[in-house]
Amino acid sequence: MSDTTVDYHPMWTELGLDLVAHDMLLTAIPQMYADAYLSQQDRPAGMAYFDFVLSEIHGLRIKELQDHKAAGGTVIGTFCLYVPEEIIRALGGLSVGLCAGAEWAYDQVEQVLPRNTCALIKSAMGFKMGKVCPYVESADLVVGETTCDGKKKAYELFGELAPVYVMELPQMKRAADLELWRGELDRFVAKLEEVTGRRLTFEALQQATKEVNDKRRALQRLNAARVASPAPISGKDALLAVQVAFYDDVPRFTQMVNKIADELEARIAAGQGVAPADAPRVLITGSPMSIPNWKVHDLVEKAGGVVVSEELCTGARYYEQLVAEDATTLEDLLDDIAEKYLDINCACFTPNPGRIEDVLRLAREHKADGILHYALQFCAPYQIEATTVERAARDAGLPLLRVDTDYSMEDVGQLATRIEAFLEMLEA
Ligand code: BJ8
Repeated sequence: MSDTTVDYHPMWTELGLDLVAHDMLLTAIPQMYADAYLSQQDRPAGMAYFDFVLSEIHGLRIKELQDHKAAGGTVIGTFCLYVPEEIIRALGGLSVGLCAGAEWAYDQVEQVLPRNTCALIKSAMGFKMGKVCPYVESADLVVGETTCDGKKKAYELFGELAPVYVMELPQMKRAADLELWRGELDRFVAKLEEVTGRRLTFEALQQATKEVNDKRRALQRLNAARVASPAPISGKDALLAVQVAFYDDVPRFTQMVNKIADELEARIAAGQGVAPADAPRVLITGSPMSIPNWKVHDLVEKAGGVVVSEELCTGARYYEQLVAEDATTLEDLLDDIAEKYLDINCACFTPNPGRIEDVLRLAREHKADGILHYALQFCAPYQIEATTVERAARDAGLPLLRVDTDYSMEDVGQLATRIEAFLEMLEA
């Protein structure tokens, strides 16, 4: 996972990682990456950047975080889309996503969390308890949020291991909820000002908003290209771009994704794709997929389908909405940030009709032949909301396959059979 010419072990030691366990992790992930990614044909040349980023995920990027801290900056860990990265950035912080997508140290985790906790929570806890995540060890503060019950309660235990601050996210979208959420942003600003030792200014927040919007605009461009047939980029590669968006350097990432978007637009003009024009097109919706969770995309695409959009937190939910850029005061800009974030349609909200509209709209825009609803086992919000999504898809005449799974590979054979049968049905 790291440049072989640089030995990062002294840095990892300094961060307090368990070097033996960490070396094991760094052996496993490149194998998974090679199997899922490097085996693909006709990838856009620009994806070489992401190959490099993944190869340096615990190396160069962590070094950059340490250099940033040494220069007086902070690192803020997050677990959820609702934590506004613009505010972190405006206060000299680097925001890093901490959700993890692999089983780790479950033996330790299951001593404190019930076995029937979703894989995302168990994995995040496992990476911390097993001391294998240099991102969480770099964080000056970890920001949690009151979304699902599992996360909310797990933060209490996580707080015994790291400095944790929890934002209260309302679970409805009435005017009173927006007011609560807006007040919560003020409290978040105050907390970050305390941690960073800086004062939030309008100019800094305006600049950070523009930079983060530019990042989202670049992802929008990349994903707009996926409307084309044949698809110019695989779903797996598009998923990876969003996964990396949560921790990469913002201006560099924006530049690289725009370069890939240029390439995709040229591919479309030349009629060039990564899959045949008649490959079944699938929209994926559901629980988030964190690195290195590429399982379902990989199964769909190895079975001959192509994933054309994701209604996921590691997908459209992350990049579709932008913060308005016309505010002239700090208070107004914070109002705009509050509105943008409360507009995200997570299944933690009730009712949540916006998500159903998003799923159907994305399926239509990206000419999906079918929908795959992906939920992590024991993720009650998405598993329960799957029923509503399934009904809406049926009413819209779109076939839907429900996949409830976790991070283990035990069910891969069975899932492959179900996905192949689904794709055959879409082709018929
Ligand atoms: S905005 S999806 S990142 S809360 S998978 S921990 S919901 S039991 S992650 Fe999420 Fe924010 Fe919503 Fe997105 Fe709970 Fe489900 Fe686990 Fe989940």
